[in-house]
Formats: sequence, structure tokens, C-alpha cells
Amino acid sequence: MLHRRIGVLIIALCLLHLCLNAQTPITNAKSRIRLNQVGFYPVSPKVAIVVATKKTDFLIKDLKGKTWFTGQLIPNSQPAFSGAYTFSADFSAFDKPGRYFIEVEGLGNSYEFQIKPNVLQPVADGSIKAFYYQRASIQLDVQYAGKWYRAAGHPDDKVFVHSSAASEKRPAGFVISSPRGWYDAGDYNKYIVNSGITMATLLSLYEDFPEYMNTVKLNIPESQNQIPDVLDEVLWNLRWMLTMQDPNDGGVYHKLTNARFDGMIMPDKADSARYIVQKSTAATLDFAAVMAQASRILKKFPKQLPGLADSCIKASEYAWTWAEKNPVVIYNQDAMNREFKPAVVTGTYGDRNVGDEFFWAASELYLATGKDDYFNKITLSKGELARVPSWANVKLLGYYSLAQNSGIDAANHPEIKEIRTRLLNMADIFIDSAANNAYQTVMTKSKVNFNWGSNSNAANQGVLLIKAYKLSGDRKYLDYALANLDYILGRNGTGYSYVTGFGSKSTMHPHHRPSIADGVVDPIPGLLAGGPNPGMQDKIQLPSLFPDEAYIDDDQAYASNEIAINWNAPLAYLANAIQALQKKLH
Ligand SMILES: [Ca+2]
Ligand SMILES: [Ca+2]
Repeated sequence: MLHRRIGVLIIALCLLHLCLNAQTPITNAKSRIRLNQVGFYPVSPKVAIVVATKKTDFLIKDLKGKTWFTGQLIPNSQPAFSGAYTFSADFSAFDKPGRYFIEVEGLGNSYEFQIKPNVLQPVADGSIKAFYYQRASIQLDVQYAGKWYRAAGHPDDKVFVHSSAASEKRPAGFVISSPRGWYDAGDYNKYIVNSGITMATLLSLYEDFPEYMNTVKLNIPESQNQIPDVLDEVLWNLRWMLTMQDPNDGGVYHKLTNARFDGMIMPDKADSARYIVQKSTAATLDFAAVMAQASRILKKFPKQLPGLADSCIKASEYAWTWAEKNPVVIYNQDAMNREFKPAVVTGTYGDRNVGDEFFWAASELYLATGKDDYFNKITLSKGELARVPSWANVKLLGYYSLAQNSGIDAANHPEIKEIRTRLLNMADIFIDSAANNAYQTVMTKSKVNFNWGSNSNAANQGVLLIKAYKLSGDRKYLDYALANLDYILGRNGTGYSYVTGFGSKSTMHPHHRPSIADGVVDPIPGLLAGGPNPGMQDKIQLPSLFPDEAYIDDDQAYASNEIAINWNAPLAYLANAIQALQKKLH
């Protein structure tokens, strides 16, 4: 009896297998033809990567099946990390606007894509709008948030001074008001250190592309005022940051947080007590840098924002003074928890080296005030650049501002020339031999790019390449910046578009409390997933451990599928810069 049942089961499984096999060509092609699933500008380079075994023709067809372009797959010289060989389908010469798919002889069809001017505008807008969805202390109305509308959470108007932060004038339990700000990531806490790099990236997006950013409308509550929407969004977090400075000494609290992470609940259901914890040198310097940069930019809006630029530079210099008096107050959560209660076990952002924070803050303070005292704090040591900026290593943010700020007296400061040379050298190292790897991008050159938050490396490399383009006018940097954006939108080892809401096969289950708890099938749009990371710190089994395939679209997989403001900001910079520069791509 048992044998007979097993026999029936085997026959059923075989039939199922046949059925699945009958569909294999199409499924196969969609997973094997990897391309930017959003689309291409008529003038821009257009490349899909095909995981295939032989060199054949490929066709560009419209949705009615009419062939518009025929090309031949070109083998790439290096295999993917998995050992699989890839081919490039280059259809850059084809520039007719429309909706298309790629058919590869004997393989099947790709996902659909578009060719048209401004094709990346929705994803560029969406990557900034994502910050609106991260806002604390505000209800998201249906007219702005669509089906993701929600009640306000975290008023943060009664925040307790944690015992680690107690001072004479603000003892433990003292209440301050610290509303607004963005939720940092998949959780609902607010961290100054991670706000630092995030704010810098969005502020420099505005500073580098003011004309384009003046045209960007995000349908947020401030869209009708006379301030560019990207700056309105930045102001939501800036006004929170200002409340994180102790008015009595200028020091800045490391974070505003629950004692423990919330469950997977909506913001308005998360009502644990909120604390500001001890001050730290890193937080204070990040704050000083952001406020100096903001003062420089907000000065251009004296009527709309009376007095704010002045408040920012005052707060910045006050913070700098505290940091000079307290140069090594390192945030060590374990040590703090041994001494103070309640224990706090949320994100640490414990940066042990603050040399780069001093560099960045001094750079921004010099640019904002013109005071040589700040410039004299800047020293360029050899070999200090190798990686893109991160929350813990912000030196490059200082480089960016110094290299590009036109107000600076470069003739009297030879360091500026040296900084520009170093940035271009770094960009050259990035693009060197990038044409050889399986996906023909800077991101896929090396497995070291695939750590926690790997997609932010792709985005931050893109930012650096855009900066190199702005310094040199050399289009090769722009092309590789675009290739990294293609990578993020589907030209990669998994075939996923890692931006929620954009692309046929995009991240659906980010580790992100509102997306999990809101009862809406689609995740909140415009969020960049962390991306492939073989480190598996979350212990969630991954389908592959090859560096560029180590990804799972699972809302528990915080090591590869969380979202974070410091990852979304470089995506916003890259996508909007590409939009602003699209006409230069030919
Ligand atoms: Ca506005
Ligand atoms: Ca650091």
C-alpha cells in the first residue's frame, strides 16, 4: 500500500516537473537576462547582461512582438563570482522611445523596460519621497502617502534624559521635547551619527544640482511652499537634530531611542518610553558638520527660513567647541549598560575613530565661516582614501565639499588641488578594468563590496563617480555611475531591482516595520534594500553564498534586506544626479 502511494506520488511529482519544465524557457530568460528593469534614456548606454552558454543573437521587440533591433551577444572576459559566464547585450545604438523586451535566441524574453527621456525620474523622486514615509511625529495623509497613509507615531515631545546623559542642569528623568526626524531604518529610533552622512549626502545633492533639484516636486505637505522639496525633507530631520544639542554646553546626544527595539508594529502602536543617551564626540562632530553645511545652503533662503542659517552655524561652532574639549568620548553601549539603567540595546553606531569626523567638521566649518582656524585643523595624510564614505568613516564627505566648493580660495590652499587629484585617482582606480567583469560595473569588480548594506556601496561609488565627472567633465565617470544604478535596478547577480516599487522583480519584503505591519501588500516605495551580504549576521539561510547572490527577499533577513536612511541617501543622490545629467550621456 505504502509503495503504491509512493509510486503515485512519484508520478505526480514527475508530471509537476514536466509542467514546470514546459515553462522553463520564459522563467529562465527572465532570470538570466539581467537589466535595469525601469529603463534607459534614448541617448544613454544600454546594456543587459545575459547568463548564457553560447554566443547568439538578441532581439529588441516591442510589446506586440515586432523586432526593432538585432544584435549579437558579446562574451565578457571574467566569469561571475559563481563561475558562470556572462554575455553583454549592448543596444546603445537603439534610441527609439517605447516599451520593449529583449529576446535571446533559444532562451526567451526579459522583463519589460522603457526607453524615453526622464525615464528614471520616478525612481529618482521616489528615493527622496522614501524619507517622507520615514518621518516621525507626523500623520501621513492619503493625499501624500496614497495607500500607505498612516497615523502619527512618536510625538517625542516627552523624551527622558537617560541616566548616562545626566548633567547638573538636566538630571536623569529630565524631560525634553525632541520631535520630528526620520526613523533610521527598519526600526523607529533616531541616531545622530547615521543622520550625519545621510544629511550630508542629501544636502550635497542639492548643492551640486540646484537647478535640477529646484524642479523636483515630491507631493509632500511642503510642496506648495517656496523651498525646494528635497530641502523641505532635509529640514524635517534638521529641526530634530537641533533639539539634540545640550543648550548648556554644546555637546550632542548620541541618539534618541527606546531601551529595546519595538515589535513589528505600526509607529502609532509603538509607545515605549524614549530616551536621549550620553553625548559622544562622533555625534557632536557629525552634528557640527551637518549644521555648517546646512547654514551654507539655507543662507540662500533668507525669506523662507528667516534666521535658520544663523542658528545652524551658531549650533555648529558651539558643538565644535564641545568636541575640542571632549575629543575622545566614544559611545560604548556595553560599558554604558554596565553603569546605567535602563539598559539600552538598540543600534549602537559606536565609532571608535573620530579623526575623520574632526576632518569633516573642520572642512564644513571652514567653508561656512571662512575662518582659517578651521582650515588649519585639516591635514592630508597619505593613502587615507580607499573606500567610499560610511557612517563611521566620513572623511570623504570633507573631501567632497572642499573639492567642489567654488567659494574657496584654491590658489592659497594647495590642499584643494591635492584633494581633487586624489578624488580623480580614486575614481580611476574604481573604473580600471571594470569593463571586464561579468556585469561590467564598478560594483561587481570585487567581492569586498558585498558586506552589510552592499547596495549603499554601489550607490556611494556612483556618487564618487558623479563628483569625478563634475570635477573633470570626463564622460567615462558618468557612464560608470549609470552602470552602478543599472546594477541596483536589476543588472546584477540576483536579477532583483533592489528599490521597492520599481521594476518587475523588485524587493517586496524589506525588513521595515511599517511595510510589515501596515496590511498593504506592496512595501512602502522608494526604499533601497541592503543587498547581497554573505555575512548572514541574521542567521537567515540564503539561497546562495556567492558574494553578489547572497540575498533573500525576506522581512526577517535584516542583514541583506533591511532599509536605512544612509543607504537611501546615496541612491537619491545618484538617481537624481543621473536625471540632471541625462543629456550628457551621449
Ligand atoms: Ca517645497
Ligand atoms: Ca569615524
